[in-house]
Amino acid sequence: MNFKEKLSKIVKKNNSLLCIGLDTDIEKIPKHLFKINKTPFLEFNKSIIEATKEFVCAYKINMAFYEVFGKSGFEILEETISYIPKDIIVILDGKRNDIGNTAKMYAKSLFEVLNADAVTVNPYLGKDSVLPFLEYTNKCSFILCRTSNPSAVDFQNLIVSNTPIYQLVARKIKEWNNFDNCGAVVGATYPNELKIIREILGEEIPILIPGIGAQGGDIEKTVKYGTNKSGEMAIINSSRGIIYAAKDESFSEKAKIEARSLRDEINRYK
Ligand code: OMP
Repeated sequence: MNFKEKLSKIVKKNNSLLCIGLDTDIEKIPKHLFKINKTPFLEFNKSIIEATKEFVCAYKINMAFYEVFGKSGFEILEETISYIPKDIIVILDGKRNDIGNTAKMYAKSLFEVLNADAVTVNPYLGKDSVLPFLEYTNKCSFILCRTSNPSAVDFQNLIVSNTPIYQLVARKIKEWNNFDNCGAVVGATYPNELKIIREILGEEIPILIPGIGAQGGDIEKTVKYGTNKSGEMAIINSSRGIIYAAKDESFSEKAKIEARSLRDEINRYK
């Protein structure tokens, strides 16, 4: 089964475009977890996954939060991935890239060693750096197109040949999509750009949209502009807004309530 088939199945099964970001920060997880077990970080992830798995189509794991712990972080990353039910999409978010032979190693480590369904990829080095990721034709590479942060304008909105760079990137993503395995990353904090990018990409390319919740992106516009005409092909991520919904013993129950409510709100705007 390729990425888009897997995505379509889980979107239907859980009636959800919601992705939860497992951006687990040791400083922010409930203190009681440190008293009751040796691996509070992993226990936190397991509890969040257990509580929310029926409301999501994907989990996105931002690798920085794991790499910071060195060897043990890598183990927690692997165990977290193996705990996620097999029919749910796993996105590894490292925004990787480099020259071709190095990019090939990044792609291999993310897709083969860690077995991600999808990854985030930086397009700054151009086509030959993205191709090693696209060789994994049954996976998906979400290419940064218009990021959610305030300084995204520094480069992504510069005008080149009468066109903002983020739109040129969107055109490239469409051009590189020969194997139907490209996606785009577009921040929910820039709905106008999201609308334009969806128009450029057409109906078939999925967009990973972070920036709702803690970053304040507009959910209604995100859904209206980010999905295709069938109300699909958008994966809408919230990390802190869900996983830190409460800081006490009720954290997983509150995350569940938050996840269900966000899933339902997204569906209302479809
Ligand atoms: P919250 O702001 O806590 O919901 O987390 C957002 C997540 O999405 C983090 O893992 C970010 O690294 C990631 N992200 C953005 O916030 N903005 C972007 O433009 C792109 C990403 C990403 O590629 O996932």
